[in-house]
Amino acid sequence: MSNEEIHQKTLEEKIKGNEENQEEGEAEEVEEEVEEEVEAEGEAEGEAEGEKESKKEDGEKEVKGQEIHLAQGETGQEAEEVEEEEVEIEVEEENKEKEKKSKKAPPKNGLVSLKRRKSLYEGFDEKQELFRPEFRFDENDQTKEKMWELMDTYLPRDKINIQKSIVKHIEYTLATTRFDVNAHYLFQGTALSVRDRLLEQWNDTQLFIRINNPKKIYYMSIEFLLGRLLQNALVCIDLEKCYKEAMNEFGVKIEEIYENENDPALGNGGLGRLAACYIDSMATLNYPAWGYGIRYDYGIFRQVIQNCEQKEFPDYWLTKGNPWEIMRLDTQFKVRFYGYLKDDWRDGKKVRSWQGGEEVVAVAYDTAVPGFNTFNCNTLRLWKSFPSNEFNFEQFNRGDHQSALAERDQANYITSVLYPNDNSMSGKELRLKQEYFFSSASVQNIVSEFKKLNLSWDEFPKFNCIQLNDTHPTLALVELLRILIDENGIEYNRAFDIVKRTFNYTNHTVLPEALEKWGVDILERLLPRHLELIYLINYFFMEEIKKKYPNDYNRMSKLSIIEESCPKQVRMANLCIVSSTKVNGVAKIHSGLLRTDLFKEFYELWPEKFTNVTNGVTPRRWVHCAFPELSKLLTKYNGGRNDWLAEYDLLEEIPEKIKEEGTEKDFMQRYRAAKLQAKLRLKEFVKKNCGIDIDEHFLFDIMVKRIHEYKRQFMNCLYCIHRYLKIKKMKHEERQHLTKRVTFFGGKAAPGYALAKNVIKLINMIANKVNNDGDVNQYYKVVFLPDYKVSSAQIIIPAADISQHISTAGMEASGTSCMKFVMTGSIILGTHDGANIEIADKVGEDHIYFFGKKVDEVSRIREELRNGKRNYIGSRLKECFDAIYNNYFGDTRFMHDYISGITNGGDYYLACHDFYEYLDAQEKIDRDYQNKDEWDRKCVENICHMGFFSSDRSIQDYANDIWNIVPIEVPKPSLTKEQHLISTSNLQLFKEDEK
Ligand code: NBG
Repeated sequence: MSNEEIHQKTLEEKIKGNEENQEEGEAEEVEEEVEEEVEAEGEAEGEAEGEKESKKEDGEKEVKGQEIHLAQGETGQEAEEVEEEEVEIEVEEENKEKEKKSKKAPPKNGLVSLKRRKSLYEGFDEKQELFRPEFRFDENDQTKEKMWELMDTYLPRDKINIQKSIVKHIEYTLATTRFDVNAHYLFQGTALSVRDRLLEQWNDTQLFIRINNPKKIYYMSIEFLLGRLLQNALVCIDLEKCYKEAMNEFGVKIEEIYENENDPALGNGGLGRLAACYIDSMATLNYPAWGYGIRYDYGIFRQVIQNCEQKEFPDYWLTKGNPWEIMRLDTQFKVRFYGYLKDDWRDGKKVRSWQGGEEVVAVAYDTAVPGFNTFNCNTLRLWKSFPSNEFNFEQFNRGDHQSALAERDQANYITSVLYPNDNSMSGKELRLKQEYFFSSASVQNIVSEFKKLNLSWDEFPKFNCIQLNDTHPTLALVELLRILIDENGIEYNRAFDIVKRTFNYTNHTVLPEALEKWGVDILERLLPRHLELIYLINYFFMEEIKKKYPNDYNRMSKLSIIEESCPKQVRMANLCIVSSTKVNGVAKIHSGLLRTDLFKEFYELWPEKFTNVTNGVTPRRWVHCAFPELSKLLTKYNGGRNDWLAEYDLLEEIPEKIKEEGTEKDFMQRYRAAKLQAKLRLKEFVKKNCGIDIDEHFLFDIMVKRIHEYKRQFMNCLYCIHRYLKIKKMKHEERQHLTKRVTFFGGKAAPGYALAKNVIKLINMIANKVNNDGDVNQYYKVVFLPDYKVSSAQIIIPAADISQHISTAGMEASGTSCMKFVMTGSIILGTHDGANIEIADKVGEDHIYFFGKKVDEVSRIREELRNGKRNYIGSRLKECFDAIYNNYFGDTRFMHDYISGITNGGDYYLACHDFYEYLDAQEKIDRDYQNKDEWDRKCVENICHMGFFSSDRSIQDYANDIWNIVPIEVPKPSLTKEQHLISTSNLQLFKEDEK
């Protein structure tokens, strides 16, 4: 049997196996067996083959060789550098040598490393034509034969062809002459040439999924904070190096091209960025997944600091166009608002009918989501609102043109702008419209695809799984219920069961101000039928509770979806819990609090519903793209392979290995040099954006995140004041022993959050004073980094020595930047909160600076402070407050009321109470940083032990515990046409044959 046939057979078996048992673990075992089997057979055949072969046979041999690499994954050769045939043979022999050697070495982490390869394209000559796997949708349709033929190879991947495709786009797509080409056009042309390559994989993936019809996952999120896409796409399809060289010959650095991409900022903070990391991991792990969200015209505002204050400017991110998106005019759905309800009769049955009101159209805009080292390519589908085709002609004809048009234009506003609130609810009608708009369009889309399958509705949850990223898309579940009942005549119980089995809900906060509640009045006006259905869900739910806990009205009022306030409110989280299969928090401590506090009564009712999935971040963007020097070093010490980018756990061995092999010194030297580069990048960024000179040898202490009381930037401000005053008082000699430091802040405040804006102002005033004080500025500086966003995060995070995550215990659900900081070599100064706790579990308590009260003490202490039982201010704090009261940093009267509140029992967030422990931790940091070798050693150990926080692990958890889905891997290309025709791809045909 040839390798191809073996692979084909075993893959079929694998798929069958997956169908029979949905257990992920078993599926993985099968896959490993497949790889091993191919490896063994491939070897036997490879040995039997003669040297002299025809051209065609040559090709086949190469494929076999490649199969061996795929299974083996242990060769460290740089395939992309091999050009001449002679060299190729030499390399192949070298490979065999290495293969033999690697056989003897014990497998790393069991069998895992055997499955991975350096690159998907390893073994392919970059100039070779690669045939696309051919999936026939309709065997009888011969009309497309010519088209198939013309489309049956992938675009070439060599430098000259890449250059040609870039200039082709510059001339023919962008209509620019070669004399007018500037960095912007180069970016556009480059991005379009990358997109072309993504499109092929994308189309193949979508077709492959359509034919095989696996269970699919839909990740619904009102925010996707993507950041720039070009570099990540190149990394995924393994063309970064080639494009770099192509650009060099055009006389530009690829980094300059990256800089020319607008940073799509369609999110506020952690929640939106998490969604972006998750779609990246879903593609990387070959899950058939879709992201659904909103295509805002304006992302989060651009922050400018003027006279120390935050000023907001609109972020129209589409000024330069968006080369990544594809507008799908053939994918549109109507979405209704307002209107009235009436009873109709259909097939002798009474049905509810929702009519009138306004109709708008949702049009799909798709962006390809490539995965790392896989041919799978998923979709992020963002909806944009348009006026419906129906137009008020009557009004128009009456001569009332203006109003007729104005009414029509309203529809455009729905997806205009992202609400800039993080962890707080705005309560505006337009926001509710946004929520329903994208929920409805997405559900209609999923339903219309399902209908094409001609299956029973009861099968819907077997093929579709929807994850709600917080409560913003909650109306999606009501919409599905409405479609099932009103449009498909399914009775309530059956319909609700389908809904419940389809949906899952992730909670991202315990803050009361962030828990969504919508007034019954506004819902009744905007979505009358949905409100009716919510009442119905609640009615049946309450009946159940009454039976289970007779006369327990207190419990009922807590569980009820409707809050009996004035006006009545719908509690979206309660609606989600009642209508979903699983509910999860985003870190262990947070999921614990959901069980014991926020959703206690629900947990008592349905303990099996509650679970935890700790957040994660993608190492592709946050290590490789953000910190290329570190990525290179890790790859070098991972045997020259970059497979750790998809299997981060591989790094765990490095600290031991470098000790054993005696290469620790070399490694640490390189690490130090890499870190210096990162710090120099930030230094340059600060000079350019803030006009401040900083010294790269100072300790970089960084706190970047949304400005929020619970995150306690104010506590860090107080520390800055303390440090400054302390240095001021020191004698010259004493100052010589100081650890020199820069404190960086960055982050936006919601425009309506006055206190947060005041904190930004205070930081900038402190910074001005400190940085301009010639007495102090050689030892200490304070910098506010304006307009913190994904692209600047990629510069800021890797430069840190210390990063601060200092929320009041229990209040930060997880936090994700903490993970990025540790992965790029810094130490956390943090509280016992969110993901900090789990990071400490993995890297060791001595590799993190913890301080402050733990969650179980917070309420009691708050109470004691309120009742005046503790004197919590102390002299050092008082000194800081006095400086503010005395306008030491300029006119800081805007802080007086706040300070007076927190110093008189109102220290709700324990900023004062935790201050002294915070101070001790800061002092320890200063001391420890003096021993730079030890410091760096800790950072390296930290980096290598962060595997758990890769979003790949998080997605694997979701897939196993919540979604119950298995991956579906798009077959790789082949080297000859013949092979591709019999490739593993035509699974459906094989299945047909069996019948
Ligand atoms: C945020 C939490 C963070 C968490 C992210 C992602 C909201 C509502 N919540 O702690 O505050 O890391 O979600 O889970 O934005």
